[in-house]
Amino acid sequence: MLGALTDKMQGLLARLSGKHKLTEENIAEAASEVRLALLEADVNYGVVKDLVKQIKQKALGDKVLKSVTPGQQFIKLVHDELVELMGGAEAPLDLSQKPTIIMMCGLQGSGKTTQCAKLARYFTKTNAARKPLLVACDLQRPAAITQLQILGESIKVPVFTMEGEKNPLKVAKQALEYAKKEEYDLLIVDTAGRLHVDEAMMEELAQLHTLLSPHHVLFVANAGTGQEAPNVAAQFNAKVPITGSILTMLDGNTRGGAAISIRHITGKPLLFEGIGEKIDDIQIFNPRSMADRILGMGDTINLVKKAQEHIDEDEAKKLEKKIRSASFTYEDYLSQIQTVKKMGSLKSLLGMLPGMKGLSDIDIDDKEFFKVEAIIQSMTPDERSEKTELSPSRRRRVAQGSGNSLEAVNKLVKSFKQAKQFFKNMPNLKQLQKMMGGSPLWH
Ligand SMILES: Nc1nc2c(ncn2[C@@H]2O[C@H](COP(=O)(O)OP(=O)(O)OP(=O)(O)O)[C@@H](O)[C@H]2O)c(=O)[nH]1
Ligand SMILES: [Mg+2]
Repeated sequence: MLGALTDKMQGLLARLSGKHKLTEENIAEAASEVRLALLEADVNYGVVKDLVKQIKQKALGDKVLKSVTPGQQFIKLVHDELVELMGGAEAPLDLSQKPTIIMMCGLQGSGKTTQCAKLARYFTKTNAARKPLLVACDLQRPAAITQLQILGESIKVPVFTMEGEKNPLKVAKQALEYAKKEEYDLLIVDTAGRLHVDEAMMEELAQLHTLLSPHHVLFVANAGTGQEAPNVAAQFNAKVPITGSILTMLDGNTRGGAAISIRHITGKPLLFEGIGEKIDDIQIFNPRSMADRILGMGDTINLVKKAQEHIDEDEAKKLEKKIRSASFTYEDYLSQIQTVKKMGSLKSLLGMLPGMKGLSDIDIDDKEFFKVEAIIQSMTPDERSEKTELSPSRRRRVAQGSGNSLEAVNKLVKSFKQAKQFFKNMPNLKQLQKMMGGSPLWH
């Protein structure tokens, strides 16, 4: 994600780290590199100009702190300014109204319909909504209603539609009445994709807005759209006052500049980000995490969130004890693999660690992981809990049962034993943090 921009920023950081002092000269040089990197990533020209001016002023005014090098200090400045530019902090959506009405809008193919379902799922998962209703107000594209119905079905959220109706205003009106009667607490209204220059379509959106009086109007934007994105956002905002934006396709090879400009141009918060095609591929937009990612510092914020969501704290504590006392078994290993699988692909998880960005170019696939899973699943309960030693004949059976070679099983047994020894002697998280000199500078 954000490939080229992150590379440029990393290059700058590497060059600055050799410098011992921030001088007017190297600040100007570094600032102009930041400027170029942002422009190349399609950040809006005006936004870049303001940002670089701020960074320069602050850098010149700063006294060099003793504990950090000038390079780090400059990067921290860039980081802080990016965070500010993207809104400073997470902006939670207020769903206290019953029903809360959310209306989506945006260009064709920006991801509106998919995000409708992702949001419904996200809010029910987090208990912010108990009874959501999706409303199919895209009557332009023939397959749009079916698309929403299929998505709704997959998350067990009902979809309000009106067979044969061509006017989205009528559907919206009926949906409102139905939702009140049936006591839905959240309405997410999908709308047709439209061009900001299409007067008639924009007028229809404005009418829909008047009729629905939504609490939230969310502008859905493909993060990969270039210089034009903030302009489009501004034009939608002028027609229906948007209350926030969702950036999608952030998983792709996007230049991501639009992300940085949209908040600045609309003055409305970035609320969520779509990070894949699957229904769970959505997360709250966190400006700090985005700045981390832009500057190649990994994405520890979302990694920790993912871990908290999927890992039971008590289980984790028990596991740590087991690891330390080397009583960690294949059974535990299997459950770890299954937890990690729920969190995402290995590649995406590793990519979230600071300094691991380069790994995205390496071909890691999850096959090895699945292989280990299959091997352990072919063991008997006693073998998994290591009550029974895996004799050569047992290993052959496990290999056959899991569709793997004997070598693969031998390799797993060997590396499992080594890992147990390794983890037993490994410092714990607190000790590690101490060794790394405390928490990172910019958090
Ligand atoms: N990679 C990726 N794909 C996404 C994401 N969000 C949506 N998509 C995909 O993008 C395509 C378009 O998404 P839709 O939700 O249909 O977009 P839309 O804005 O409703 O499109 P129209 O209704 O035609 O205007 C679909 O194939 C989605 O699966 C995302 O965050 N990442
Ligand atoms: Mg759609």
